[in-house]
Amino acid sequence: MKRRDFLRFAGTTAAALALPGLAETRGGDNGRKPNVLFISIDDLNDWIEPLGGHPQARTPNLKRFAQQSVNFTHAYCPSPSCCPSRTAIMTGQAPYTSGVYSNYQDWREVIKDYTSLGKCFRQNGYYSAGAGKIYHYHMVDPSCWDEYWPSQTKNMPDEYLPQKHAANYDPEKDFYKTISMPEFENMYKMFDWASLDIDDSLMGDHQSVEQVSKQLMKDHDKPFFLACGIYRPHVPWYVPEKYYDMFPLDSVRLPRVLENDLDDVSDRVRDIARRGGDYHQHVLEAGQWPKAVQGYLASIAFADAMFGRLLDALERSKYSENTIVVVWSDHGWQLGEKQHWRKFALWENILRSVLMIKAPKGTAGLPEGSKDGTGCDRVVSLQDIYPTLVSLCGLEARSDIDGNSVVPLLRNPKAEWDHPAVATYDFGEFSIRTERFRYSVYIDGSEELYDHAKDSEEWTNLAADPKYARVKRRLKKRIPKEPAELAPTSMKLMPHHCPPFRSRQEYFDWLNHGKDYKYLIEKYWPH
Ligand SMILES: [Ca+2]
Repeated sequence: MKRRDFLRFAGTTAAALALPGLAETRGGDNGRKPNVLFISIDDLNDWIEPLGGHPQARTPNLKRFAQQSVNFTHAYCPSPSCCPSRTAIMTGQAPYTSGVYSNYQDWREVIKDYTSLGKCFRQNGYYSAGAGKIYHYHMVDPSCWDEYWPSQTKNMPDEYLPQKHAANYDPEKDFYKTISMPEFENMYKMFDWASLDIDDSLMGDHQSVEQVSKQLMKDHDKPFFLACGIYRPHVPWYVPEKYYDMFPLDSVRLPRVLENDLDDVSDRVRDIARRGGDYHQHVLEAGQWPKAVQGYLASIAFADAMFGRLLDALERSKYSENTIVVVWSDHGWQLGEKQHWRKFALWENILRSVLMIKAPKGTAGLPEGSKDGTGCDRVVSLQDIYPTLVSLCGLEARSDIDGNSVVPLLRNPKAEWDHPAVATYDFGEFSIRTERFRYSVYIDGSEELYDHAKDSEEWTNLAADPKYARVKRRLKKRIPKEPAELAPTSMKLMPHHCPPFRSRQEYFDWLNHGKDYKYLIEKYWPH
């Protein structure tokens, strides 16, 4: 039996043994467990006021919440794509444990044995519900929730797509064209931005927030775990005009980019930067860079406004004093840094994520409450959310999940802490972040090393510098030794997809076939 199998077995047993204790947690208000409000903001990088990633970001509500919580300034995602990151957060299993590495896997076919975060709460006498994107799109998990909006099988409300309201829209052909960004071959069609002449209330996120706010107004006879998935600033950056007006186009400041930044990285890393077509070149040619940055800032401002409505609802409710609030983004984003757009890479601007946690006084696992209004600079991972909530709510610790409870940091944000963040990209490609360094290793054996004491944008790759050999050796030890295999699932890959390599051999085979993803899909991902 492999170690991981054993741990899972042990975890299942522990959970089963814990069941008879449930009656206690339900009885009386005296021992009532804290509620949890769990808020995800999709594809949000550090362009928020509390993280200072962009000088023009307008996020008054996140700023307000940072004053009421511990703001983790160095929180990193388990993986820089939605599916593996969200799966890791919700199942508690890191990608290298579960084998869920890619958006091109249906995680439910890969992970057979797990207790989702919501199910863990349900097993402990909680009512679990939510609205909006928490799991990756259609890959929903009804065992996680007692109820979900819009439904247990469709977790996201319909998006407002202006194309659907155009005179020439043909639903038979699902006619859809981008508005601002000219399409190029294999472009992800949501890679687009435009202001909308509509009211906030027509936006899907507004409706998700409305549903969760209604839950907060209800009388609950059990403690609750309420999740709200805010979809912006995920593309398309279609948000009401007033958010665009906050960032006049001629004043928009572009991210800092170093010319020839990619000269000191390997071919493999340059391929990652240009994944799925050279997005940066296409954006430049179309003259869309400032408009895209405006669209992202506007979408963040919109998401912040929606988040603020949720905070207001909590403050108005009778649960404001006994509800833990967690806000997280599944990963960051790049808008031209390193000539790269979107996520899908192992750099700081992509792996750095939002994480703020507020635990009120009287919380079972932290009676004095979190040290609110402080920033915590320790390196943590979103993988830590699950064990942290288990610990905060006084639930029995689980041995079948990865990550570390950050409760010691909620108590004292300067506490000693030595848990470097591990991120995985595709298969066999890892990045390790400590307070000082980022070290990444790729499927071809190439490496990157950045010193964050003097290089926060990761411009100078030190991996080849012999002075850092010892640092590299030390960081290398943190790379998972026996990562779970990457298993394909019944998901059918499309021609514009860039499937992960399941082995070095696949990678070299791809190189020898002119980096042709179609070849890769036909040979290794057939259906
Ligand atoms: Ca560089």
